[in-house]
Amino acid sequence: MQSKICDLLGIEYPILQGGMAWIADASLAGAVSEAGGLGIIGGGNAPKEVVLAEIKKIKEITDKPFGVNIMLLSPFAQDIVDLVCEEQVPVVTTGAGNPSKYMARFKEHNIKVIPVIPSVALGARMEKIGADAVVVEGMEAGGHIGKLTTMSIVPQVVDALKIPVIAAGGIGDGRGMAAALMLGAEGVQIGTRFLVAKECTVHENYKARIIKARDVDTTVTCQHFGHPVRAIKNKLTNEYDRLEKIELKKADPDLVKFDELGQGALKKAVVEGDVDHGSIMAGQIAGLVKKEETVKEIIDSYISETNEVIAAKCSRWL
Ligand code: TUI
Repeated sequence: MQSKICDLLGIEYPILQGGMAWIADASLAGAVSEAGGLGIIGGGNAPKEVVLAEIKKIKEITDKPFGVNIMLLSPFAQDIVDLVCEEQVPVVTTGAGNPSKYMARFKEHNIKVIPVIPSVALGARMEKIGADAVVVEGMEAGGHIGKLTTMSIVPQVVDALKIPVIAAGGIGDGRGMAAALMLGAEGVQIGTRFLVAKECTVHENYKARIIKARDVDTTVTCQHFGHPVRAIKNKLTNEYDRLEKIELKKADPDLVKFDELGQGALKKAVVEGDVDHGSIMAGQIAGLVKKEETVKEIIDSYISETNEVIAAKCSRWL
């Protein structure tokens, strides 16, 4: 399966692994790159030394291309920009903001830049200032999300931009990947499905909650205040909902508590396995994820299923 994304990034399959904060470490990203996709280390809120250690580890695991995701809300975003330039990281993705002010620096260091965007307007701006491709993420995705669905935003961005588009959000298997390619995407970015990969070091309680999740088990917190985040429903999301309802009625001193509630919540679930009070960020396709598999099994099944469904539909319709 060749696409402009394979040519651009020097990879075998047009599958990127989402740079999930706290989760996407060298173990997961290294396995994805080794299996022919693009593994991406999630910078999240981590300081420079932590991300540097993961970059050193991934270089031990694989000689193939890999990326680092820079989460632009991080207090260390500028440090991570410096780090990827110093370490000559081949590919950078950015999330949760506009990376314009860093673009010239990335280009000076020959880094391929793929911003994650939630709208046509930001995509057009990124193309204009030299992005190599964009990841268009629909609100089916886990974690911090925009407002539009994958099905509606991907073809609009494909029409508006000349650079390749990678679809993300709700792509749980080869059927979803085939659909994304039909919408005009040149590749896909997968997050939730990789949460249950054997090489993913997320706490086993987190994996168990993903495998147990049904279609209706994710929710979006902070739709009206702060940053909207999709996660599996639990005590934490219920508490967010309760406070949000109060806030919608009146401006309240509880807003302080509202902010505190999120601090360290992702780490609590990912590292400590506290899936009641931690944030179990996951996308709407969590209900499709049924078992733990190796990264290679996951990537191979996406590719074979995509080819199968496209061939089956074509033979029926043509
Ligand atoms: O970044 C993500 N997903 C994330 S980041 C994250 S860590 C976090 N935790 C709690 C609160 C906030 C962040 C967990 N999941 N996905 C990529 C993504 N980027 N989704 C949406 C956007 C986005 C939103 C606005 C990108 C650009 C943007 O631009 C606004 C502007 O400034 O123009």
